[in-house]
Amino acid sequence: MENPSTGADAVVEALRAEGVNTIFGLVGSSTMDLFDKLYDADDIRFVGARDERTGTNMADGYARVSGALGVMIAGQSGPGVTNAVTGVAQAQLAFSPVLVIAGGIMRKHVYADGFQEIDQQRLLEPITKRTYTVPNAGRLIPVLQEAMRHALTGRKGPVVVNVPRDVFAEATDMAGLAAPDAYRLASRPAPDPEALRRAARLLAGAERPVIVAGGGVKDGGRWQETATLAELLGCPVVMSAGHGDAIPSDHPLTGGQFGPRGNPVATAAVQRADVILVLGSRLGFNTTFLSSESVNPDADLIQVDVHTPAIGRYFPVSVGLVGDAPLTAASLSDLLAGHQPGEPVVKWARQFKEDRDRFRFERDETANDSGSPIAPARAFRALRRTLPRDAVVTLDAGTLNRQATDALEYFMPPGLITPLDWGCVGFSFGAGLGAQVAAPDRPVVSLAGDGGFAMTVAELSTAVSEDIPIKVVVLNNHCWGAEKAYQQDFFGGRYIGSDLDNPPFDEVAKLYGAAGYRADDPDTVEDVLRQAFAEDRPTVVDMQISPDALSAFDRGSFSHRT
Ligand SMILES: Cc1ncc(C[n+]2csc(CCOP(=O)(O)OP(=O)(O)O)c2C)c(N)n1
Repeated sequence: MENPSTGADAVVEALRAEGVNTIFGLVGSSTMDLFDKLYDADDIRFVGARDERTGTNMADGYARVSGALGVMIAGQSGPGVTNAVTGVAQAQLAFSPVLVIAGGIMRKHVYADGFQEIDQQRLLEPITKRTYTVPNAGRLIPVLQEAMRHALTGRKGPVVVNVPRDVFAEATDMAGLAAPDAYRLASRPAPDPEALRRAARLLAGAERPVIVAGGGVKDGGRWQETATLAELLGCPVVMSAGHGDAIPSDHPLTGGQFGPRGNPVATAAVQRADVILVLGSRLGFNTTFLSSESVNPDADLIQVDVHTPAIGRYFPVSVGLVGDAPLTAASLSDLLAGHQPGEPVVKWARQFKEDRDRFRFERDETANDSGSPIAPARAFRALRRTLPRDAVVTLDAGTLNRQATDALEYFMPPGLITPLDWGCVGFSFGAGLGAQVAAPDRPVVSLAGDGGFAMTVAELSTAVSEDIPIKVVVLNNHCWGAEKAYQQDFFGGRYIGSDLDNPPFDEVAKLYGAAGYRADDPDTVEDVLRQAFAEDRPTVVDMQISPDALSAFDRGSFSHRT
């Protein structure tokens, strides 16, 4: 008689049915039965990470670029799972659909405080959309389907499925195995028609309309619907924090990020608008600091989101629309067909474009600073001039990466992946590796500070052994710059724990078998970047950035000291 199917077979088949062809992870004995099945699964690529945190960041970056589920196996119960916690929390605050399959201890040892036991169910519940513990092999397929539905439906997010190690080995049939259409809705939610008509009337009567595009516009790279609506209304489009790529930067009506993490022109547009259409954004902390200084309190706010509780949560709305952002934009365009922007709107948009063009011109002018080490503005201009148009850029937390978010330009959505509201140092490299696996034909450029890159440098092994031709640009100011800035500005320069001594990252890269470049001359930095971006293998550029250009970002965090 043939061997019966086991829980491990059920996991592989459930993932296969969902269309999963890539899994990130790190082996551990708790999940070895599953790994042994993956050994035979030629249609599924396994990418082994050097740490479960970076592995989860990889699954996150993969999900955000592909629009599909990112899968991570935290192979070992206990420490393997606690290591993944930071990556799971990151995915939660980025609404990224990541499925973590977490190894668990044997069922008969539960609550015995044995080897590597921790209550993984309770540990992960607060930082996931939902956490599950599978009781027996017969429940694996239904629970995985439930988890994948949850991750991918409505506002997306991470789910964890804990599987006790003996459940993988238990015999089961494949009852319930089905294609995704059978367990989750393929279509997107459309808004209420009456509310839509009210929104269209407000937009048609506006004198200073503006569209705010958020992550909901970026999802699936479906930006055209928003651009078409902006063209019909003749109004500016600005972006929420971390989503500056939602509409290509060279679209004539776009103006980059608004708010405290944005630029003054985009910010002024939202401060002065009389009607603000928010498409797929919570207007959360990162974007607005939750302050009415960022969003004109006298404007009519129309907010569109797939997640009902997000509407009107931070700023009062005139009209709330529950629905998919691009679909809603298209419906508004249908309702407004034939609309011609009036004279006030034409003037408003003309002024916006003039201000934006002047801002961009001056931004390039200030980058003429030829000091060495390289001034941040000069580094960003060099990146603007050399980044390929189809690049995906991943960013880290830290002062330089935060400044880079709005200083770079993005032409092919999704083209920017950031830590968003989790602000996690060490995110960029792992996310970039996942993004590169998801988009092998696009150049992926991962920026990081020297602190953030040093946290995750071991993943150079993954890049080399998995042949992932990522380009890393380390903006190296030899310190934990964002924190040193606070010590500089609020603690009288009493620096503690904020300086960093790292080996040259270009040399480190070569030791790992990657290519390495050093850029320390402002006059040749663009040439170095062009050479690096032309490499077809993993490459690290160690760019020497002036340590004197520190700027404290969230001054409000130290309002108690001013
Ligand atoms: C995991 C994690 N640890 C610590 C912090 C606090 N933190 C925020 S920014 C920062 C400094 C980052 O330094 P670096 O990566 O070198 O970038 P820079 O600020 O110098 O541009 C630190 C330590 C954090 N956000 N995340």
